[in-house]
Amino acid sequence: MTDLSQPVAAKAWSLAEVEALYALPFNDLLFQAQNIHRQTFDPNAVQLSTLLSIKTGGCSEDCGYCSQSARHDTGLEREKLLDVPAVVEAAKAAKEAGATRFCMGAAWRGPKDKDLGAVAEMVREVKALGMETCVTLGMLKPGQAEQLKEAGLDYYNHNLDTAAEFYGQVITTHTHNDRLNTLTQVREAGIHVCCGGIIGMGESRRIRAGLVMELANLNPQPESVPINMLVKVPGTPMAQGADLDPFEFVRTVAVARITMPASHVRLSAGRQELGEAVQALCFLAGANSIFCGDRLLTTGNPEADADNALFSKLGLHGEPVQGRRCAS
Ligand code: SAM
Ligand code: DTB
Ligand code: SF4
Repeated sequence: MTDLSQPVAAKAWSLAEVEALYALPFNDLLFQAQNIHRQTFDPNAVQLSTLLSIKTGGCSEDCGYCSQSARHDTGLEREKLLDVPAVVEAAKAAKEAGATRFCMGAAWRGPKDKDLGAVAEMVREVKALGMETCVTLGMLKPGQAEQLKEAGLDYYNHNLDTAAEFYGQVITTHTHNDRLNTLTQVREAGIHVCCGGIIGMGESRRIRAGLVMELANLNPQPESVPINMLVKVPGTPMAQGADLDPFEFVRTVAVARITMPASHVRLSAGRQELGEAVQALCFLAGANSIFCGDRLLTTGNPEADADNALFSKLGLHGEPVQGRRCAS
């Protein structure tokens, strides 16, 4: 198995190369992805993260997919920042249910300095439970990443969401470059990067390939790559679009696996809608991380019983905290 503590020298991917992977016959693509997957990872181990929305709704941004934007009428009830004990209780329950990483998400354009202290305290306490910590708080200002690192933050999630070319059709209140700036700050502070995107927003295959190319060309590549299937939330501008062919989702997972061989690729939002058979294909295509727990941030996720049954049918098991891998 590859030693993940060492930086992996990544090649630069061109759009044509990534599009060529997408165009392979499905079986050839999955075979290649599974082969690469097995060179680095235990093929039956899946990293388990649990999400908690620590501040819900009322966001200033206009992301066209998001239930939490104040600009869309989704009927979501706004909530203030949770207090630290409530977060710790949720983290304990997640650990009990088998999660090794706890991801705390806030509906902010970016954190205000007065809120960052409270989030840092949450990170400190969750870390003290022996869990890996992740937060997703929007764009960071200089110094904020360092404050989070100092509190013990392991991962910062900040998605590119879609290719630069399509970004303006999804979000107008911040830019693709703003996202890259925050990712640079996260890297420079020594925090692991969790960065992925959403597919099924009406984008073309070329745009999907562009997103994967941009992710794969981040240097170093993100340690964690969440691939989200759009969850169509009524009241958002994207709720009305056509459904994406699920094989296109599986192809995206496979192309992410091939182009980012040492990253954990997360089969992220949309698992309820994808069903068991498509999820199984995603694992075959090299997905090796999921969100477990019956809620994502504001929408549903499969119940623990359903995930346990699926893992049992497929012979999958949860992956221990990184660095303490199974030897199978
Ligand atoms: N506000 C912060 C930000 O935008 O970075 C953090 C929270 S935001 C909800 C985190 C990510 O969730 C988004 O970047 C997007 O990729 C994903 N997401 C949000 N709504 C979604 C939806 N309806 N379907 C799929 N993914 C979604
Ligand atoms: C990510 O890429 N997906 C997660 C997490 N990072 C923060 C969020 C999915 C949100 C799905 C819609 C919702 O529940 O609001
Ligand atoms: Fe706000 Fe994040 Fe939702 Fe965009 S994705 S509206 S920044 S919570």
